[in-house]
Amino acid sequence: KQLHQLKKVRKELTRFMLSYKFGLDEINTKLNILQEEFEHIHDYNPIEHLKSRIKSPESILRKCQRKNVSITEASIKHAIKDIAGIRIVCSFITDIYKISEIIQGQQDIKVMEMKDYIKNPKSNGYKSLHLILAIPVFLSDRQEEVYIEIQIRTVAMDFWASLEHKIYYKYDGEVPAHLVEELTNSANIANQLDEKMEFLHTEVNGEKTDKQSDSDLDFLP
Ligand code: 0O2
Repeated sequence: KQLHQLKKVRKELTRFMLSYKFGLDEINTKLNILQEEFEHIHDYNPIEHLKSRIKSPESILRKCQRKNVSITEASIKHAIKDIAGIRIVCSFITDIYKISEIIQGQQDIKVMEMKDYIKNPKSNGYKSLHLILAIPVFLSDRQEEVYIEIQIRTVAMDFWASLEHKIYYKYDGEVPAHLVEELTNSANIANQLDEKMEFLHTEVNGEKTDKQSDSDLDFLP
């Protein structure tokens, strides 16, 4: 009887996790299409790279404990909206908003939540644009809606967040004050770099457009 129960739980868990994998596959396909379109049709691709991941069942349970969520399928689904996540890394801040608008414009995607930690950074300096999307997944016998968290950030924001994440876990959340201060300072430096790069990009892009329009004119009779 116990074995039967165990098999049932395992099957339910597999079914639960699979629907997130399928949702992630759908969004990844959409993003790959965008990337290819940008590469071939436009001469500039705003997506530097992307990475997707599914939270492990252990990590989902830890987050449930941390947030006091009861362990039922419905409450986990409702409370933990980053079981499936995609991180999109862009070169420039303006690209972040460009990508976000394109995603939000797709008809089968519902935007449930948007957290703009770029306009309103966290006190430690964390910056990123978070979108919680709901996407339909079509299965053999039913249709399900799953949540996907998208984090969109620049290379500099990503560099900062990766190190901060490592330090946070190393100290189990109790990061010494001097490191917190150093991290906040580095977040400011990363932000300055983003602003400088954006400035250069706009300068160069403006020049390029001018040159292009000049050469376009050469083809006119
Ligand atoms: P992991 O290990 O990266 O998956 P909420 O549901 O709004 O109450 P939640 O889910 O924490 O709270 O939402 P939020 O603030 O949007 O954060 C979600 C994810 O963003 C985190 O997932 C991190 O990946 C990232 N994040 C948020 N704040 C920080 C930060 O200060 N530093 C870094 N490095 N990353 C951050 P997890 O599950 O916390 O962690």
